[in-house]
Amino acid sequence: MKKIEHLGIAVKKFSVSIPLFEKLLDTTCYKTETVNSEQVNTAFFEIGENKIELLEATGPQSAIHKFIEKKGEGLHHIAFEVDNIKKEMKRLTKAGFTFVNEQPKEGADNKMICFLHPKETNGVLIELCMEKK
Ligand code: CMX
Repeated sequence: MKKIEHLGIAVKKFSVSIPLFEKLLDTTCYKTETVNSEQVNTAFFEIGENKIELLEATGPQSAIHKFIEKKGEGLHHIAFEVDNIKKEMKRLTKAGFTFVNEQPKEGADNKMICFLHPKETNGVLIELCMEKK
């Protein structure tokens, strides 16, 4: 793993949270993107080497909708950047971890992504992400 690429924060409404984070970080949201397969809208902020990703549900089946219903708004996941996602998945599978998705899938911001279940990682949802070449 190379570094923390971004922190994902589940929010109810972009109309409230994008201006809030722009004010907080003193920077402009540089990209919004909808990921239909995940039923989410995403909004990105750059902060030094890292990013903050806000996540807003677009439907009731969205993981973000379920998360907010259960826990309320807040930190949703930590994403680690990797060079080779398949290699890293193999390493972690060998080490005894189970992935939510067996194959990497398309995520926002030009990334291939996969997730480890929070039950296996001390209650924190972990994402691996790799820049698409
Ligand atoms: N962090 C910590 N705990 C979480 C969690 C999260 N992000 N999401 C769910 N949980 C917990 C729930 O609170 C619940 O705990 P309890 O059993 O103690 O109540 C448990 O996990 C099961 O939750 P659930 O609502 O029944 O959800 P599922 O098991 O159906 O799914 C998960 C959970 C993590 C497998 C699913 O949310 C998932 O696949 N997430 C990865 C995909 C995703 O999050 N996509 C949105 C972001 C996409 C992007 O960044 O582009």
